[in-house]
Amino acid sequence: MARKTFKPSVKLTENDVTDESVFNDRRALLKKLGFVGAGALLGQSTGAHAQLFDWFKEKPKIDKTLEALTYDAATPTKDTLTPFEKVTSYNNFYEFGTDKSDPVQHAHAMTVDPWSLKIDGLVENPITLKYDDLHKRFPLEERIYRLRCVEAWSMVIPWVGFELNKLLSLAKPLSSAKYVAFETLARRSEMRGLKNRFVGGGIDYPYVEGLRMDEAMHPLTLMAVGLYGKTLPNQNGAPIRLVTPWKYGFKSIKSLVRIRLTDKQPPTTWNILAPQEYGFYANVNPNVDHPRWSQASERRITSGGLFNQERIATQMFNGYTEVASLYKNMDLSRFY
Ligand SMILES: Nc1nc2c(c(=O)[nH]1)N[C@H]1C(S)=C(S)[C@@H](COP(=O)(O)O)O[C@H]1N2
Ligand SMILES: [Mo]
Repeated sequence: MARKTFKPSVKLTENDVTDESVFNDRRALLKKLGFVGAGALLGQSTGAHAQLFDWFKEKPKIDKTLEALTYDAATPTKDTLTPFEKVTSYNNFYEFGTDKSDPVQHAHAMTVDPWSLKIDGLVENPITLKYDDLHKRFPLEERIYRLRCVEAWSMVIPWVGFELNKLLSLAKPLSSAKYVAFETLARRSEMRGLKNRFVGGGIDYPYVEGLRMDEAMHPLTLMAVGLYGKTLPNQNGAPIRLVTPWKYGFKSIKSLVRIRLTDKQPPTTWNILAPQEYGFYANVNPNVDHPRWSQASERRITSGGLFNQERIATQMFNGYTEVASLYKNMDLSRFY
């Protein structure tokens, strides 16, 4: 594999640095779960150095022709946008491998057209959206959101999409529906992480996520079909993914094939893997540390190399305080 023979072709300059939050990423969990030895056998790097090399090893490769979308543009925010090149080359999409550069290198193998997204379960009107419906069924709008990963880095991304509540309203949830369960495509032939348990980080696929009904209906909750004005690159979850900006990034599940309304709290991938580290709610909360690192601050990924990136204070609900009322009677250190 590439990493075994990888020799930095650039001189180690400002990139030759990592920080504690990156060091303490989920690779440490994989190690705990016993995946490191096998990963090493497969030629996968582990630990901080993988992160360091990931950063500049690959230039983003967009294999798919991205289509321009028609949408209502957002008014600019005070946050500096993370450049397209970084949004599309530093990703978590474990179906294609656990390194940040794996999705950009491998996600082109996934075919997204034709596509089928089913909305069913406790609804009056089950719906199936085909590829063209994703971009045409609902008026599209741009939303500039901060994305805060549980690994303590963040980006600012101009998504294009529509509110999930519009789709759910069309499906007409029954009054018995209390939760919404989401499921990612699991196509073994196109996803190297599904063919090999070590490549896929030990996750039992499909990747699944869930929201409470009121969270799903909140106007901030977006179904994204594009970013930077064009259809989603595969590595960002083409052709349609969830974005919940007040929650840690792992809730924003990619490449959706099914949305099921249910009366029970659905199982969620990271909670299954490590329940003491990742909860169902996963609201961004600077006061509740991850068991292995602090969540008080984050590394904002902007245009610079690692030296130029700002370390900023993490905000409650990632700054989206309008969701606070959804949790007013809950102990958020217990329901993390
Ligand atoms: N299906 C699937 N969805 C996923 C993931 C994944 O591994 N598989 N990773 C999550 C994590 S941890 C993060 S931080 C975001 C990253 O989204 P981005 O790569 O578009 O920035 O996607 C989330 N959605
Ligand atoms: Mo994440």
